Amino acid sequence: MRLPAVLFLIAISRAMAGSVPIRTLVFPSETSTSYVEMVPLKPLNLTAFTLCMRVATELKGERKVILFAYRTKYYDALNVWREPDGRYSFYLSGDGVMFSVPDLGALQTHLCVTWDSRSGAAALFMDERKSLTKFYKKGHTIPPGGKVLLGQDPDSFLGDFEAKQSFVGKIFDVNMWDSVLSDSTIKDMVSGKRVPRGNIFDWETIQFRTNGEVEVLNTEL
Ligand SMILES: *[C@@H]1O[C@H](CO)[C@@H](O)[C@H](O)[C@H]1NC(C)=O
Ligand SMILES: [Ca+2]
Repeated sequence: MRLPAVLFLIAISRAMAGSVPIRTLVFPSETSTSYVEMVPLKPLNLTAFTLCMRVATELKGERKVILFAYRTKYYDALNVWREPDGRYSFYLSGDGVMFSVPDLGALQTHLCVTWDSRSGAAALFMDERKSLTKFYKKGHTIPPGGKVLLGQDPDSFLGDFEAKQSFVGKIFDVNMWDSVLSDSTIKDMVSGKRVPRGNIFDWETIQFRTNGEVEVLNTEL
């Protein structure tokens, strides 16, 4: 091969290898005031989704922990929780769907939840491992018109935060698609391979607004 072609390939493989600078959010302490509002690329008007994030937390015991909150005027339209009994769940405007999976900890975990209205199939992934499939809210549509927060669970639009439900720890690489990604795409994401960017949230280009005590660090995946 000619030298320019070789250099070109080296450049491509470097780009593919990752080392994309990425912002990391740290919520250092329990508050009822610190949160991050994420600006979506299009309205959350959804009959299917994949929502992924990398997260580390030392919160334990009988406490709810909010991991993602999409609040519309009257509903918790898509909220992801760690439950007081250590299960993980998400709620689409009403009762939730629960998953008995290992607890998060101080070492960062890649977490995804998926849901498809056509079948109601709901699943959770921790690192490369997939939960069993549950059937939940078949035929439902997640309504547009709300706001997405990390760090707090709003009980009204938009406020009434409780410190005892807040997130404390590190959260980043929050990406969301309006479809269910394949299991193999989720595995590729865990290992840091480039996958099609989220069309609702793309963490590489996302705009967010921090409020209160939130540290934003630049790291590499
Ligand atoms: C939500 O999606 C439905 C069905 O695709 C569409 O008819 C409606 O206009 C959308 N609403 C908004 C606010 O995007
Ligand atoms: Ca609450």
